[in-house]
Amino acid sequence: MDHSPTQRKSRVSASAVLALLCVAVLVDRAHAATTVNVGGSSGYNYRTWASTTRVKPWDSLFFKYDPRLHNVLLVSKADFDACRTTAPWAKYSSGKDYIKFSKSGTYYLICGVARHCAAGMKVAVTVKW
Ligand SMILES: [Cu+2]
Repeated sequence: MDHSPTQRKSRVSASAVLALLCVAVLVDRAHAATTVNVGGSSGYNYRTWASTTRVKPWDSLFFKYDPRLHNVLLVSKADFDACRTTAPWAKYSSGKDYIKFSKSGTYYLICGVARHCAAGMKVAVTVKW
């Protein structure tokens, strides 16, 4: 009696399964770091965009705008609610900004130009797995 052919066969398929798992993890890693176009196809309806778009940690939010007309400020919730632009935690003004959040949580972004925030150019982004 010789069982080795069967044994060898099962070992081969086991390593094939392992290889498949590795590929799946790699694909998932790559997928985790997606770029999210803020506003999407809904234009400036950020509320709709924010409630329908999933943002995971390490995803990049992409803000594309005319830097002569707008900017992006990361602010506290209080400043977001009041559209206060004087003490942002971070300011982006290149017009092609990738903003990445490594932790779960809600982040508040507003436009700091003129009264754009009060006019609705503001978005609260919830980042979660
Ligand atoms: Cu603006």
